[in-house]
Amino acid sequence: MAGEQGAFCLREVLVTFQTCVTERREVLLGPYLRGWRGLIRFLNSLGAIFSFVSKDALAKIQIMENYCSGEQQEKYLTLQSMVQYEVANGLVDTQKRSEHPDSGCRTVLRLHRALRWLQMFLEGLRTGQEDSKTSVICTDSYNASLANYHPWIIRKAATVAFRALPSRNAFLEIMNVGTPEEAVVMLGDALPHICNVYGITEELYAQHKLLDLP
Ligand code: 1PW
Repeated sequence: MAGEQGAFCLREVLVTFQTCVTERREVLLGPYLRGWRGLIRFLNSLGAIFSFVSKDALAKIQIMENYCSGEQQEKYLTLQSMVQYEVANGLVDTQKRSEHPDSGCRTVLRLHRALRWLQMFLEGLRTGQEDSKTSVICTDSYNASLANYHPWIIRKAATVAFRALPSRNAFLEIMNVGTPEEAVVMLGDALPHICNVYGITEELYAQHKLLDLP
């Protein structure tokens, strides 16, 4: 497993997202957060310049892990049970951050939006030409997703960080799943699982009108 020790392997991280969906199409928070921790390791292996990006995601993962091991942990077993519990008990700020600034619902929403970026970025890497620029793939996928929720200053800093990204082949090698060709195959197998988790979450949040939480 892509834990704290041992070689990093992106395949294992992406497989974790497969294990987080139950037969009833519920999303288990434990594996979801473990998958995210793996993604952060991947991000950190790209260099220190990405630490401002990973720091925020890490803080959010930590908030969620605290809920998952806290007094109400059984309410935080799945995304569905979390939404049900927090909404029914008035634990979600819907107009502006005030009494519940770090609700599970708003925290996961940020990770959910970032997951869309990651999915689009990895899809761009998978389908890109050997000589395509990863900074362009990354910027395009960012602009088409997460950037819409970020203020100018963050968009600027993110775009500067993207310029330091390695080449497509170096990237595929960092994933540590074999040759670039094998990494492309792995991405083709694994990305549908991330898409699935993303889709279920999006549907759940839309049903409960939670997609614009402050
Ligand atoms: C190349 C691999 C890409 C992996 C994506 C990793 C996560 C991306 C996180 C971007 C964070 C940028 C800086 C922080 C921004 C926050 O203001 C923002 N957080 C996110 C995750 O978008 C919103 O959170 P907030 O301020 O409402 O608590």
